[in-house]
Amino acid sequence: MAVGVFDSGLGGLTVLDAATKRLPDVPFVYFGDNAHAPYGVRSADDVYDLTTAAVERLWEAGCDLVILACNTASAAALRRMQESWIPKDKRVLGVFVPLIEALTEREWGDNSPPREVDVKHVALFATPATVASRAFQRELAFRAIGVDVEAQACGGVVDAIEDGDMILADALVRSHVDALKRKLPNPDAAILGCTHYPMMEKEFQEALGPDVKVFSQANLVADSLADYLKRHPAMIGAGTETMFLTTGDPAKVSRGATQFLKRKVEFVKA
Ligand code: DGN
Repeated sequence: MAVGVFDSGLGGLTVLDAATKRLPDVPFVYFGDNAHAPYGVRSADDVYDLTTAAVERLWEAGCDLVILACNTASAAALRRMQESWIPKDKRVLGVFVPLIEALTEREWGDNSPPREVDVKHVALFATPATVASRAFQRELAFRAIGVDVEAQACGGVVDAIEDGDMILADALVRSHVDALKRKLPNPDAAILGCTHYPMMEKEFQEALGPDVKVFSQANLVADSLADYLKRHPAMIGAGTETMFLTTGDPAKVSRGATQFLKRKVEFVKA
């Protein structure tokens, strides 16, 4: 049994990379729905249908535990899937909660009532669909009081990263940070609410300045997966191989992934 990691495209590789480093003895299957990326501009119903199809494919590949390493899918589909769709012997986890727990300085699964926290003014950077869902604000409100969140929908950044155009991605990040700063001049923390954005973390930090603490998901999700597997060891089997599946063109996706992970990656057709 392997752990499934799903994203609309290449962004979830940031989570996979952190997870394989944190858990070198765990086998993973990565699924990129590149044929349908980006999800950030699709309707919630469309994202739900694509996400459930991807999760079913990962179940078929032997992954009883699947991480939706995509904020857009987590925002549009996870709650709905958890309500009635996921069978009892399977688990699907999202990527919001580990980040919000880190921001609000909570232990894993601490569901005590919301309380005052150190951060007061938070900048949220995410895809248009994630921003429209207000899912981060909802998760934050369960845990913290008195925090202002100013959100910036970062149109174009995912497409530029998927196309390997890092010069455009850099320019877009800087212009989205400028737009955010016009609304919230002095944030004390920033959330990178898209799994593609850890690839641009340095650029976000530079544009935001050294006083803003940037919360990025890859390592936080990997830590929370390690915690989860410690408590549910039956969810994994032996082996260390990672299999890479895509709905897109395997040769093109392999080239992009090899560039990002800085090691040879071979995708096969999902
Ligand atoms: N990496 C996805 C996320 O975290 O939202 C990007 C979604 C998309 O396809 N735009």
